[in-house]
Amino acid sequence: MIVILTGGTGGAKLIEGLSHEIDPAQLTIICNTADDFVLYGLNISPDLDTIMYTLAGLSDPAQGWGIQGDTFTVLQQLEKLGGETWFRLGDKDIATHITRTRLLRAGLKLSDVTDRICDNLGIKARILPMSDDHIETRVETSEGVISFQEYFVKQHWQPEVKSVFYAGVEKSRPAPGVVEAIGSAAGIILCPSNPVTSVGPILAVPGVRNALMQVTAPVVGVSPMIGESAISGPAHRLMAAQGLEPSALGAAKNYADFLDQFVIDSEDEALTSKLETLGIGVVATSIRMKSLADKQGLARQVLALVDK
Ligand code: FO1
Repeated sequence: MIVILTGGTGGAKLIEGLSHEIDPAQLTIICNTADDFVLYGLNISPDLDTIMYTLAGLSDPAQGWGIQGDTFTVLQQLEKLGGETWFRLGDKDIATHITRTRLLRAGLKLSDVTDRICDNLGIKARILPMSDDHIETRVETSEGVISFQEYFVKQHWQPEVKSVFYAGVEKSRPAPGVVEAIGSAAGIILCPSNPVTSVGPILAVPGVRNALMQVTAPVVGVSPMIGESAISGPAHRLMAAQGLEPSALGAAKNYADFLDQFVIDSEDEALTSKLETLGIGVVATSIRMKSLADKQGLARQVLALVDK
């Protein structure tokens, strides 16, 4: 069994590639839930949904989130009624949030709800939320503290960021199966997800980082950075705000206590010796994933490293 740590869009691309290269039933995916929030009374788990839609063959490849071909009738009517529409919830996507909200209110844990939705969507991989507890990424900006979705979607990551923290994480516990999956994995893959807002919250759940440090199975990461910029999104800004060098090296330093191999872009090949000084093996290749062939190609290279 291969364990994958991921956020939403960046990780989904590699996971799509992996799901074409090995039987998805071999994959256990531990997913960030600190981006989760409530809108219109609905529990929304953007990263879980992005990964679920990807593995169910429903995802919108152009946007990287949501369901392909979805319509926005509910959102349009909400706008007429004076509602906020900065977070673009599609009609079919809303069905997921209604289902999640209904089951959570009936007393199920997020991990059970996720299992149930995955079953109903015919997903063979196992998808685990990092925790069943409420953890929320908060972004301290020059204008005050806001949620990650407000920073990312509503304000288009424009405010200056002073710091990022994960409210509730200290008292949280890993969801059932998370630590066990890490401990029994044949290999572990860290997706090219935002080190601060996607992988960071997973590692901050008490017990997770420790579990990763103890494994003997290979731990292989893919850089989310090329040069000084994130492949997509604001990772470079958030890393700088957290005192991390915004580069593949900065990302790797953050994982150095458990990472065995790091896949970086060929453009960053010059970082190889510095990465090796951290005790991390390096593979430099093209890590941009535009086509399915790119995703499968990178997945094959990562699987080869995990197999060693
Ligand atoms: N991202 C956007 O940039 N704009 C949106 O309107 C938006 C809506 C949305 C709806 C459902 C969903 O599951 C995800 C959605 N995302 C949207 C993506 C998402 O918020 C971010 O990509 C992740 O939180 C970052 O990992």
